[in-house]
Amino acid sequence: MKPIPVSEQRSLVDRLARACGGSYTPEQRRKHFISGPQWAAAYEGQALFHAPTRKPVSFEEVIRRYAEIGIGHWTTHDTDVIPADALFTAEQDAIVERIGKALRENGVACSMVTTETFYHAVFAAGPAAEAGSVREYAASRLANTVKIGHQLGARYAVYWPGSLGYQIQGAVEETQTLRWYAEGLNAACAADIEIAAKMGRPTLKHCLEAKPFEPQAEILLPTSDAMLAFISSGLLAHPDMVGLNPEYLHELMWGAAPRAALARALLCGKLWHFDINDGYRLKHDVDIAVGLINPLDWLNVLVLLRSHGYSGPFNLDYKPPRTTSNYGVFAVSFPTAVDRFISLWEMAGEVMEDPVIREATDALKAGGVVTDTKDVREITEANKELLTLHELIGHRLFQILLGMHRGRSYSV
Ligand code: GLT
Ligand code: MN
Ligand code: MN
Repeated sequence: MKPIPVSEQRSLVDRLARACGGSYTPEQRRKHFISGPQWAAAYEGQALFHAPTRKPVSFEEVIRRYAEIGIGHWTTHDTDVIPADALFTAEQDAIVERIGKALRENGVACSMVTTETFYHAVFAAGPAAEAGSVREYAASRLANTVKIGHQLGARYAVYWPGSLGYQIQGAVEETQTLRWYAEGLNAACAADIEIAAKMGRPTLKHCLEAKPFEPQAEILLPTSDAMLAFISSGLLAHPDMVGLNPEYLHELMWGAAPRAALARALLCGKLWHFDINDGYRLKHDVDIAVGLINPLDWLNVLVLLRSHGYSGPFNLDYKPPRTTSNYGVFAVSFPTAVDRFISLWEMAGEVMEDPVIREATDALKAGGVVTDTKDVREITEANKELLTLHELIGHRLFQILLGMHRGRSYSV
């Protein structure tokens, strides 16, 4: 192939994207509670070892593009859209007004707001630092975000504690830091109760998000399970207002089975919001788009969520790779991520209806015929042949993932 001039590259990408065949319509995509973060679409590719590869994108453009694609909900950090120096000022009000207008004009809803308590130098020692002034500022930031959330019609607030931890062992007293962190959340819930009452709205659902490593060497609440324990520790004034926003990759990162972590959150009634993406075990937070690395695991995750009636948001918290252009972010990255998610969601429905899986599962639950329930040998023998069905179910899931249940056949 001859070198391809820049002027022809977008049309090549578009043509090959079309050649992939089919996509969901914006209307079909909008039927799902899928949200697009401001920070995901506006991510410029920068990192510790990486210079940016893309240009800045305004929230107006992100909202407009999400609307065109059919992503019906938008999420943001306070400082994704309001410069830190403009928070608490009239400029904040003007920006919130502009956001509201962009959302209305494009038919997009703001579903979630979150506070950046990890990027600015003021949070060098974390959101629950020793200095009372930092904690007071953090509490004001949380309350301010809650207010913005209500102004924009959001129903969820997310808290990723970021640098709640330490680099230098022994410099931070863990129990004290966690008490201070709880005070911040208590302040946010108290502010929410007051603002919600004034505005005649329900209070927000406050969702904690864990990440096991990064940006600190040691993290105080590294997993969703740790956060469940924290919620029921007695430190929170309104534990009923606080739940979880697990992120698929963050659970995978520490070596968990994400599906099992989600199951534990479901059992506690705390699975309220879900960050969807993909990546690798025991690596850093690569935030790859959903389904590109672990599609079979994703299929299983969605079977669990569908069969338990999960109806919260699916937040596209991934980072378009540095190799994707500004054009590619909206032409390829977001539409393909949404379509993979919906395909996996549809397949999860097929798994639940599949006659092979259904009969195998029923048979496993029925078990073998046992006359003496204290006879260990009889019980073992009675169930032995049935247990082969576990592996057969795995095979069937693989077939469904590949579309073999719908006609793809073995061929030479
Ligand atoms: C940050 C983090 C994400 C969180 C965001 C919400 S911030 O990008 O890595 O996983 O969801 O604060
Ligand atoms: Mn996340
Ligand atoms: Mn992540």
